[in-house]
Order: sequence, then structure tokens, then C-alpha cells
Amino acid sequence: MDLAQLMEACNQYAKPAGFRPAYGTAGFRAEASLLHSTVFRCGLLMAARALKTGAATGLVVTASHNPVTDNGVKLVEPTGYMLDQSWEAWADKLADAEDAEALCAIIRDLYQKEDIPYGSGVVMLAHDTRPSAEELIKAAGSGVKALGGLPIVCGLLTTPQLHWMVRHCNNSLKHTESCYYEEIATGFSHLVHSCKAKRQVLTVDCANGVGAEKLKALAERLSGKLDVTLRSTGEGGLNDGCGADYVQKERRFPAGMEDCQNGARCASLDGDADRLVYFQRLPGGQLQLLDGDRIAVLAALLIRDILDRLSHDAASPSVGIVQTAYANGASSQYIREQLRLETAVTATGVKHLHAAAERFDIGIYFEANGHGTVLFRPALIERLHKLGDSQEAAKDLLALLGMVNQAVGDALSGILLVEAALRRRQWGLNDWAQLYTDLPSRQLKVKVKDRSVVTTADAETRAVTPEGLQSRINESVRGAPSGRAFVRPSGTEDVVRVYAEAQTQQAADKLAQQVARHVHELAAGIGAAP
Ligand code: G16
Repeated sequence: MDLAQLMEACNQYAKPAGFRPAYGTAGFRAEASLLHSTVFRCGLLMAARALKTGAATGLVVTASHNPVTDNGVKLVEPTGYMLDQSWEAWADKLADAEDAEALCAIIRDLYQKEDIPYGSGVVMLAHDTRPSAEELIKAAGSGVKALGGLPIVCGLLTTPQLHWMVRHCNNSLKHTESCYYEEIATGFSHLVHSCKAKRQVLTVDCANGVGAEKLKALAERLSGKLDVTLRSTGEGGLNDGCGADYVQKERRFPAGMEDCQNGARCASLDGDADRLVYFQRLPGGQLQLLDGDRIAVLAALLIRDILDRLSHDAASPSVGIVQTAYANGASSQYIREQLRLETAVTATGVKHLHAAAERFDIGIYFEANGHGTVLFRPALIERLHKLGDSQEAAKDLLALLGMVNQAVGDALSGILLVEAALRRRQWGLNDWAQLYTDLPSRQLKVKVKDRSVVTTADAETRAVTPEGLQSRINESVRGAPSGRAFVRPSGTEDVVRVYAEAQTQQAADKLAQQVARHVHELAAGIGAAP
């Protein structure tokens, strides 16, 4: 490490006065113009992480579901997973260092405490469609180079594509973008090759993000096996009145799809294509949402259908579903009572769900917002390869393994998962929707002076501070039939989130509003009370 060179580079990316970046649910996010120093420092961090692990790491410049004026950075482990949580504190320290001198001192400390060897770490860089990406990618590259590392600029990609590439690169597998399409498309083609179900057109709201171009490429690779019509492909604002977050939270038809016909099969991606929700118009005109909870249930049914045909000497592979407190109570009940599968509940954030899903041979994890995937344990993969010579069911599971992104939730591979599962059962959206009825729910956001005053415990189901908030929530919940509510500070937006569900929509709305008022009152809300 050349200290003089490092100091000079650090001086070029000064932190804006008063800016206090903090690693959140999935990395750093803020208004784009504030982020140059943060992204530069993440370049430093990931170059160091590459040296520590002796493998390539990754960095994606994206603010996912946030507005186009924001940006952010997601950090990728050599496994393709999110940055190891034990390093989040280093990310925070680096990002928050006041000046170049303080920054260099933290780097020295990092090298010493983590016993980092000197050398040149490889960091793969990608970005979404935000106009601020170009400058921020330059900052990330400068950070990597300032530690003597090698930035590999992969260009415009979905976040899950970069995660997939880093994982494949470190496993010495082909890891180009076209190999990504090839692998997930091959798995899909295998799973649907003998399906008799009539194919249905899927209309996809691409949130005016990177997913439009990449889904088009995937559909071309599948030449006619997947019929998609793309909307919000870039003509409007990113995530503006469209996208998975909008559809899931607002329960409204996204821009450009207000005219979708009753029963037409529709889906929404988010800005970096790591979330997926399905929806349709009901005869009464309302939007029916098929969210991440339902994708998890559908994936479990597909896996159960295949496992029922697998004969083997050893114990049946364990299958489990991981959710968060946002999971609709009806979905959790269905998983426990009808599917009879083990469940686990974690705090929000793929990093938490992913770790919990690794405890099963086949771990399905999905957040209600549509972020998730299906993980296979390495020992099971080995067994399946042995059984695959003689058994179709093992071949099917291996095809599923290739089709679903093992690194992180991926909306493109998620579409293939849903379409394959529906086609193999000869199901339409109604069959899927009829598995259970969601409890009515409502989500609200409350702006407060400092969201960090709200802290939680028990997988975010209990507010620890501010004092008195949880007892007020309990009191409100008692007044709502089948009521449940919780609050938590967002890790991607400057708000406190409120979730409520109850037996009727009116009761859920009322409960959410009451809880939002408690937050506003006890956590120094900004503006008028909700
Ligand atoms: C990110 C995370 C998700 C999380 C979401 C919302 O999604 O990857 O795991 O559910 O943020 O987090 P919060 O409620 O803390 O704002 P994305 O799609 O925005 O990257």
C-alpha cells in the first residue's frame, strides 16, 4: 500500500460537511450528490475484503427501489452474498471518517486487526440505470485502485447478475452475462419441457429500470418459451408510480398498466431487478397482489411435487421457509398448517433471511416485498448429482438449482421460478391465489427527526425504544380483531415503517394509523400527525 498515493486519492473524495452515512438494510443509500466519498470508501473496503478472503468481491452502484435522485451501494462477498455482517462496522467507520487523515488511520487499523495481506484485490463493479452511476462507478474504481486493487468494470447489470457473476467467478465457472442467461434459461427449459399447459403472456412492469433490457435478453434466449410483454422500459421515471415496491405497498396498478384486463397475468420488478411481485385485476376492478409470501409458497409446492418423486436411501431433505414480520399472517399459517413446513422469522434484510435459509437442505426465503430465492445445501447438491444419473426427480432439482440464483434474490430468475411452477401444475393466477386469503394489511411511513431513536427486538416485532411505544402499540392491537402491528426504522429510506394487519381492511387501516400516530408522538415526528 502506497500511503502517499492513498492519502492523495482520499483527499480527492472529501466527505460533504455534516453528512453521516450509515450502512443500512442493504448497504448505503442517500441523495446521489452526497455519495462520492462513500462509494470511494466502499471501493477501498471491498479491495481490502478481496485481499482478506483471497477472492474477488463485488460492488453495485444502485439505490434499488428508491427514487432516481438517490443512489447507493450494495457490497458483495466472494460467495455472491451480501457483505459479511462482521465487516459492516468497518464500512460504517470508513464511510463516516471525517477527513483523509482519519480515513488512512482506519485503513491502517483495518489492515492490522483483520490481518490483511498486502497485494492486489479484484473488485467487480456494476451499476443500474441512474444518471449518477457513471461518476459513482469512477469513485468506486478509484477506491479500489487507491489500495492497489484491480477494478473490473462490468457495466450495466441487475444487482443479482453481479452477485451471480462474483459467485461464479470465484467458483472458477463461466461468469459472463450471456452465461447467466444460458444457465437460468437451461434450468427453466428442462423444468417445462414436457408441460402441456397453455402458455400465457406475462406483462411485466420493469420500473423503468435495468430489468427491462435484461429481461428482454433473457426472453430472447428462451426463444418463445417465455412470452413477455414489457412495460415501463425506460420511457418514464425510475420507480416513479411503477415497480414492485409501488405495487406492493400502494396496492395500485403501476403506470402504463392501468388498462390491464381482468385476469391478465402481470408482474412488477424494482429498479435493480432484485424484487418481484405478481398481480392481476379482479372482476371488481381491484388489484390482487401475489407477493413474496405467495412466491415462497409456490416454490415450496414445486419442490414438494419433485421431492415426492425422488427415491433415496438417506433421510428426506429438510425444506424450510424463512420470512420476516411483514409476512402476511395467513401465509405463515398456511405454511405451518397446510404445507407442514418449518418456518423461521428474521429481521428485514436479505442478509438475515439468507443466513437462516442456509440451515435447511432446501431453504426458501422471501420477503413479502418480493425479494428472495431458494438455496440448496452443498451436501444435497452432491447427492443429487449422484442420483441424477438415474432419476428424473434429481435432474429436476438440479435444473431448479441452476434456474434460481444461489447468491441473492433475483427477479428474473424469480419469474422463471413462478412460471415453471404454474406451468407444471397447469395453474393460472387464480389457482395460486386461492391457496389462502391474505389478512387485510396496511403499511405506512412516518417521517421523524431521527429514525435511530426507534429500536426493536425479537425480529423487529417489539419496539424497545422510545419508551412507552410498545405498550401503546399493544393497546391499539388489542382493540383490532385478529390485529398485529409493529414498527421499525427503515434501512433504505429516512422513515420509520409501520405495518398492521387485521380481520378487515378498515380495522387494518385504523390500526396502522393509530400506530403511526404513536410513532409520530413518541419519536419526534416531522410535519402533521398522520
Ligand atoms: C432492500 C433490502 C431488502 C429490504 C428492503 C427494504 O431492498 O435488500 O431486504 O426488504 O431494502 O428495507 P427497509 O425496510 O429497511 O427500507 P432493495 O430492493 O431496496 O434493495
